[in-house]
Amino acid sequence: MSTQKADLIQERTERTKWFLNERFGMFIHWGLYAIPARGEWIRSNENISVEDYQKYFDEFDPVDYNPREWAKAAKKAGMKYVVLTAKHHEGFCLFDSKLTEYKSTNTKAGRDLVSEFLEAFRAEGLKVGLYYSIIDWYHEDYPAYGDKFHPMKNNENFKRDPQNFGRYVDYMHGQIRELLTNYGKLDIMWFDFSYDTMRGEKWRATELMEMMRELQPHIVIDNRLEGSSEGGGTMYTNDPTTYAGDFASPEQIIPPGGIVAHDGTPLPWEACVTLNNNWGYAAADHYYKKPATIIRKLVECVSKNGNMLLNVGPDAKGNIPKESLDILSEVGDWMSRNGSSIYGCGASELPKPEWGRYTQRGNKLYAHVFEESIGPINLAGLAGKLRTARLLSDGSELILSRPWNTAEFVNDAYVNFTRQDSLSFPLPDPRNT
Ligand code: JFZ
Repeated sequence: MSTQKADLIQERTERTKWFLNERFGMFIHWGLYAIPARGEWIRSNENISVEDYQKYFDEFDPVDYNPREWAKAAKKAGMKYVVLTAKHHEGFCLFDSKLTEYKSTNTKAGRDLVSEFLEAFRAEGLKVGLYYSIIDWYHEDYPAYGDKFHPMKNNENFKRDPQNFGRYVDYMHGQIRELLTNYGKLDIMWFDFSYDTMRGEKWRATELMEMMRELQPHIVIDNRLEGSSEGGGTMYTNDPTTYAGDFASPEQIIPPGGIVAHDGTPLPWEACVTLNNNWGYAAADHYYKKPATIIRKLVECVSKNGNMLLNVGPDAKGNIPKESLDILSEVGDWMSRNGSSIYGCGASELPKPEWGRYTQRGNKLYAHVFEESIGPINLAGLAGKLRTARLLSDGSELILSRPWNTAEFVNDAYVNFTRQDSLSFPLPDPRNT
């Protein structure tokens, strides 16, 4: 490996250290699309023109917007960082950009929603990030006719001179400069997303990354200037270009073996996940996941060295749906008792057990029992290696045993435990054995 490659990977490892320790964050999708309440892709899905979409801009008035409430909910859920859509594909800016009139300060809201958001979450001690859509369905220099995602993809009146695309890219770079200059320290930048030929240098990604690293060298950046949810790109060949990004961003999926480069080295990754079936507020979508499902999926991410970014979609008034808040609060109850099996933890060196998953931090092994069992739980290969077993939530002792002394199972320990819960085991320090 060339030293330059090794340096890039080393820098990425340094930058993502905090990120991979914190493991659990909140994603917030919010924009004008909260008004029609059929998800954030409504303009494209229903081929709505800019003129017809204008009514939502005129109407936008989030009277209940109080990001301190959002921040409290995130903190109580055990989340350690947050990412808000400063601009989604619709092009509407939640911040006071000097480069557009299509922004929250020009609506009835009359406020820079991003700056209030950042202040509120920082006050709760969370790390803060912004999502910025490199796709833009509002800007007149963004290709419309023929672009497979654009609301006007079928409208010949929206044929545009490809020469003008450079003006859009200037605009996009200008807005990133504003965000990284006027809003204090940002911890994460979450770009979304590249597709077909719209990737990498099409966005002048090297130049953009160089500017960002100059303005905020520590900022952790996703991989979507080059890719999208499917991953791919130079991150995977362990041959990071300047714009490869710091982490992979699988969407609505937890990869079976975590995410590793083609040569097998682990890559930083974060699964983004919705609570129901939409990112943006969708009034009719009540298909929410169970809190236990969210907890198990978070454990699964950590057991594969990944993070989870769990989404909420506030409504047009600025309220996170009650169904979402209820789930977050149950997840938070679990996190307050079992968070030590998540924060700073990662994959165990042990294989996945039959009854659930392991996470591990140093020599501390956490057993997440997902299945009800009829008797002691088998801890394959751990006979003689465990001194104590504890229930993580209250610290109570559990009895370790070796009920079968047959040759076949002689290396297995057992713990007397039949509920579904998380246990902790201090493993012998391998340095002492
Ligand atoms: C993107 C956004 O489109 C979506 O609205 C949300 O913000 C999510 C987190 O990210 O989702 C994608 C990304 C890639 C594709 C489709 C949706 N794709 O490649 O077709």
